[in-house]
Amino acid sequence: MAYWDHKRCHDNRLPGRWSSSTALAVGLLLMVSSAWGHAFPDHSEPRVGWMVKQSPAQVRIWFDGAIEPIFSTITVMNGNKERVDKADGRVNPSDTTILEVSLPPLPPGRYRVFWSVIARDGHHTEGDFPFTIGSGP
Ligand SMILES: [Cu+2]
Repeated sequence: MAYWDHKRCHDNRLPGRWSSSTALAVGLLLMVSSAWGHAFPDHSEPRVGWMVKQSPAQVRIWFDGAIEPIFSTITVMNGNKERVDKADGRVNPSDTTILEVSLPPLPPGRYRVFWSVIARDGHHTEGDFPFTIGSGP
């Protein structure tokens, strides 16, 4: 779960900037607004930071709540920051907690998945994570 702590939202979770009392107040606010429905990733395929031996046919991210199809995006970039997905990113029509995009056969290398979603109540969250295709360390 630690990796997802890097997730971002319009709420800036930077407690180091605040006095402790302000941080407490902000923390309480964030807890309340989280309950209102930010959608955060729960897990993904390929998994965050993992190496896979073969080029996956698609990338999927499971969120902890329903996301809005119209405003939710997912793209995959290679190490040269070139977009490599098939530009068919979408919310899975039969499970609105899944964001997915298809991939062509990709060469070994490092890739990064960028996602941005709107939860059903309008809250925006976004983030990115790496995965690697290859057989080395
Ligand atoms: Cu929010």
